[in-house]
Amino acid sequence: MLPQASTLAPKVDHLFDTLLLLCAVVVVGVFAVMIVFCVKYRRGSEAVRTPPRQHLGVELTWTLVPFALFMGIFGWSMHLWIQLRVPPRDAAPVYVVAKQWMWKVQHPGGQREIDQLHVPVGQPVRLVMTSRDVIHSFYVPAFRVKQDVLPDRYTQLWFTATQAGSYDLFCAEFCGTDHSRMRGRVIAMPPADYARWLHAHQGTGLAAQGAALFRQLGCSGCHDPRSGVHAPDLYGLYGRTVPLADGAQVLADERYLHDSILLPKKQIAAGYAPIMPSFEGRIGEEDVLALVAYLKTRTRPAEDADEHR
Ligand code: HEC
Ligand SMILES: [Cu+2]
Repeated sequence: MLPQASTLAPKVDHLFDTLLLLCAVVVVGVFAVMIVFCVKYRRGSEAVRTPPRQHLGVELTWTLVPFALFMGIFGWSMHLWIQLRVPPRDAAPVYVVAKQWMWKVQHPGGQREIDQLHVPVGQPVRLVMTSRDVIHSFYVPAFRVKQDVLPDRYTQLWFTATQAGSYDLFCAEFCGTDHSRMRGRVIAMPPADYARWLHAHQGTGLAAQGAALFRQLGCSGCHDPRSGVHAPDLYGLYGRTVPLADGAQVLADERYLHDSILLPKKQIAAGYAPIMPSFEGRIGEEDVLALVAYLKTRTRPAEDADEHR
């Protein structure tokens, strides 16, 4: 049996075991009746063969009982699904870029790793993932979590590890010749060890890399009130609701920031001309991640958030 190494694992197993049990009961029931009838109504037996009259009670029972069971399973799965999909607010972000055939991981402090992911035990971790080429899928069986990783899009996945240890990480989407070798380890460590690990692997912070790119790529040439260009000031953008030129509203999450950089024509902020150049093909996903990390750090104190924009 696989270890249950995340808070979600026992819940997923519970549902799965219940389904398995239910199926087993149905299989046994169906086969038992089948065998009894085979014997009872075998050729030449004396059994009465006139069909029974319709019986409302029986009809209702075999309709309503499975209905209640199905709806129960639906409600239960939906509840679990929502838990799987919605990361807790305090989940720490870690960025993952998949490519043929490796997993590149970047922590907000700039720590980088390949085919390895170090996480603390007992603290929720939220992976923000994208791919440089084809569709991959991030799968950690011991945590019972799996999520597709797509090019040009961010998908996320979260978990809280409950047991220290080293667990298999697989790519669960056939992604080319070496798909089967696209595997790694997730290493769950007690928080103190994790803090030590982070410290020992410190690099230039992701946000600091993003800040440098923000200048190098000329973003600051427009996105600065002093530049004279009519472009949004990006302070406090992350997490806010942004009105768009077409009247819609969108939450400025990681995906929005990502798309604003690579595909600026897709969603135009209300009140601005679509003059921002696309950076698609000019910068890689890792650079976009650094820019996004930088933009996320540009927050203002809550009190003057309202007067902005
Ligand atoms: C030529 C000037 C120009 C440059 C260079 C530029 N931008 Fe923009 N940017 C704009 C304008 C104008 C908008 C608003 C219209 C729109 O949404 O496309 C915008 C919108 C955005 C938004 C969405 C803002 C919001 O309030 O919804 C983000 C995020 C962004 N830019 C980031 C960047 C980054 C990062 C770079 C550098 C890689 C960059 N921009 C380079 C002009 C520019
Ligand atoms: Cu893959």
